[in-house]
Amino acid sequence: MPAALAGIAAGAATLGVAEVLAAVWTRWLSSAGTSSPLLAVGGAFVDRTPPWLKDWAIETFGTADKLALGVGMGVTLTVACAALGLLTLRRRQLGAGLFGLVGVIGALAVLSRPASGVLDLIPTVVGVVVGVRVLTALRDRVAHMVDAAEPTRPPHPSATTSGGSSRRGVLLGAGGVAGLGVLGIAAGQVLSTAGRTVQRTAEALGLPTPTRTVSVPDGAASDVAGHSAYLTDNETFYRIDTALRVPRVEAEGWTLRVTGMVDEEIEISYADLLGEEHVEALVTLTCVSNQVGGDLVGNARWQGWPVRELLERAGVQPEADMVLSRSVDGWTAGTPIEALTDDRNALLAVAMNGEPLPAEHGYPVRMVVPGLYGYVSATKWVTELKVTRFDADEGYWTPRGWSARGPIKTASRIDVPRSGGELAPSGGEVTLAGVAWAQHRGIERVEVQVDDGDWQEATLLEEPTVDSWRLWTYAWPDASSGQHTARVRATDADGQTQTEDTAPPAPDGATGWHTVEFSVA
Ligand SMILES: Nc1nc2c(c(=O)[nH]1)N[C@H]1C(S)=C(S)[C@@H](COP(=O)(O)O)O[C@H]1N2
Ligand SMILES: [Mo]
Repeated sequence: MPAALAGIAAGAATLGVAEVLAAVWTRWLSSAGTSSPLLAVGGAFVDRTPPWLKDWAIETFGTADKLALGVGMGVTLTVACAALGLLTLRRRQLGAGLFGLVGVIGALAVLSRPASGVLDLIPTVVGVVVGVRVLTALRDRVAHMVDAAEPTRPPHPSATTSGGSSRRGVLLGAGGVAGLGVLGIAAGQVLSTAGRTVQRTAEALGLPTPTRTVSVPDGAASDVAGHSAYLTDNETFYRIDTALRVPRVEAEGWTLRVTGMVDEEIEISYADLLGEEHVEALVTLTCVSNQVGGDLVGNARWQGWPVRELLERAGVQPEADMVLSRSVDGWTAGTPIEALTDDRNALLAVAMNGEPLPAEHGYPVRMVVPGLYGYVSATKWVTELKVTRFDADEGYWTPRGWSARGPIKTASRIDVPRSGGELAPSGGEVTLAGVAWAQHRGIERVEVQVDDGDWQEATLLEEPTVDSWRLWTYAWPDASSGQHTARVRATDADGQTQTEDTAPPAPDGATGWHTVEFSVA
């Protein structure tokens, strides 16, 4: 027990020192790399996530996936440090050596992160040196410990000669170091993020008035309780990305480079971008990891400059068929060039629902492309567009088991009733409600089946654009009290009806009909 605690104290001391130093590096030395060993190891882990694990994590934890990763890392590290502490008590050199080896793995993770340099190693190295010293010092005290709890037993001879400490004293010491270490870890996180909002208001940024604005017609929104709002609030909009810490990018320093198969490589600043003619568009984003009936989908009003105008300026060479967009943190998406150059509203977006992009959603600039899953199009914190070919480059998720191309599959969801929910009939009738999407094609029909009855057509609300989802309601006329099952399926404007065959999200999006069990009072 004291030996295990010594190991934990050494681990906490290592990370406490490293995380505080890393905060100094990020914040005051403005290192662009990842100097925090925790972020680096977490990031390296995310980069190696196989599709089945990503699916499982998102299915189980949803958008709390990052929190789950943090808790998982904490538990793993605590157990590993305790084991190393116990080992060190028996084999002093071996234990300390293995502890150092774990440190080396952390250092390698730091070096493997985009933009990390040798200087980013310093916090981890200093932390590990401190940790090894804590480990060996505490280990020696544990070895020479006098069991103060049993005063009747004569002390071990070596304990008296080498100034042995009491069990209580050793436990307190190790516990104190562990506590300080944890404080250091927490302080590191707070120091590197607190008060570091880079965002400013639309007025301060001087966002231009779009030359083409859009508004949501009354007939597109619903007043059924529990039904999705036509526009999703920025605060509740789903967030999916690989960034363990939200990148803080200043609008002033931001630039976007167009490189690769172009007549002329160009670079624009944020001020250049604001100087162009902006348009607004309603676009529903969807994550390929969304399960049937899931909530990794949201609809917003985006403002920005059409990507095709920037590409036109650079002059895309005819052999190019893909644009690899890259984020500040190295993440990439491979988008078919026609989706960026045809007449759809593929935007370099600066605003979301009338506000500058929230940091979590890509401030200062992100891509928004109607009709494609986010992983192949919606690059947040975008800094480079490399014009290239699918046979020469691949986006982040492609070598990780996801399809290179990701058109959004037609989908529909029942919002009301929730699974397991209860509906109260009014005049013998209950109302079911939901959403359906087939971005850039449009929704032609939604049908609902209650129990094993015939498929019935739902009422479609207005569809201001084919790039967004469409709300629907269905009034079930002769609702009988008791348990029921409802299913939904949508047909897109090409006449394709959703398949009943179920498929998991990987490699190119889930399929199947959303089904809910509910009761009528
Ligand atoms: N830089 C960056 N951009 C990214 C991602 C990412 O991991 N990093 N994830 C993409 C994925 S998988 C999706 S579904 C959308 C989600 O956008 P949102 O978080 O604004 O909803 O962002 C895309 N853009
Ligand atoms: Mo996604």
